Amino acid sequence: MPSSPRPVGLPAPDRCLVMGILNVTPDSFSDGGRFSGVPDAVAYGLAMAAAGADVVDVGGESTRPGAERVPAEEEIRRVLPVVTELAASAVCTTIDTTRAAVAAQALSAGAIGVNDVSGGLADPKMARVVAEAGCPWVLMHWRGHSRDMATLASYSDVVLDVRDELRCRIDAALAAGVGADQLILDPGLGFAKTAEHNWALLDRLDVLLDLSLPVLIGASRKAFLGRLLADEAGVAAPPGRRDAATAAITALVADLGVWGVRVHEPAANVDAVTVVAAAARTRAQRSLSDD
Ligand code: PMM
Repeated sequence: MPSSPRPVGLPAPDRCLVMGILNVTPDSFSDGGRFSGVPDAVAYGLAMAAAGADVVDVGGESTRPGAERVPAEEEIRRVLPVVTELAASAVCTTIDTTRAAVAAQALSAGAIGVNDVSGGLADPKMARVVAEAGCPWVLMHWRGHSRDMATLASYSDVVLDVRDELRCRIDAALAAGVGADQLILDPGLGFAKTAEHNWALLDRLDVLLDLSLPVLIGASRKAFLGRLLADEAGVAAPPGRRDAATAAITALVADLGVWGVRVHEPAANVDAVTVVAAAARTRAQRSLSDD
């Protein structure tokens, strides 16, 4: 397990970081409509932290393929009280948004970083907000909003194209005054990507790790796992049946040296990264004693 660079301002466990997903949306693909109100969502965030999540990622706009956008005011109305209350309980939160105005308000309310699935492309003001806050910024690979992304999944070589497009986002962030130590990269599994694209990206994570920035992976409960686990009639496994496969992916990518995983059910994933870290320590000790 190669060691990963660490971004500023986020917890630094001695294993791959686990980010728990808190979608405060009526329509996210796996957990949409799960919470009846703020107390319910906050209780779930607290439960994820108690289950070992190092960070809770709070989102108020669904990025499910085909999803329509929600107005910024509605996104703010959904996420702000949840971020505020989790921060008051000393839970580290990131804000999952593509909008600078939402990010700015969430950071003021106590979020410690921004998870931007558009990598700064959706809102040109995002880079300034992040530069001024000096906070971590997840730059995910993205080609367009959810409504359109199925039509954008065309690559000459998905691994090299994603790397090159992420490099452009890094350059734009640095040019806007964001520090390299604030940046985290994410290949954006499922975002303008087929199942085959996702597997190719997972197979060649070394290409992204070679960019020498922390890498975050979001495979949790995604459709490509449902397809992999389809029943004999070819019916995809439902999202709630994809958690063991998610933990398996977590173990694979943690062993390759990714910095973090973004998951719906933290407990099994914390166990997975703890196992990987123990195996890596044993491997390191053996190679020391072999020398
Ligand atoms: N996936 C979703 C939402 N936000 N953020 C990052 N950085 N990486 C992802 O892969 C990602 C994300 C969509 O999944 P969800 O609806 O379960 O949150």
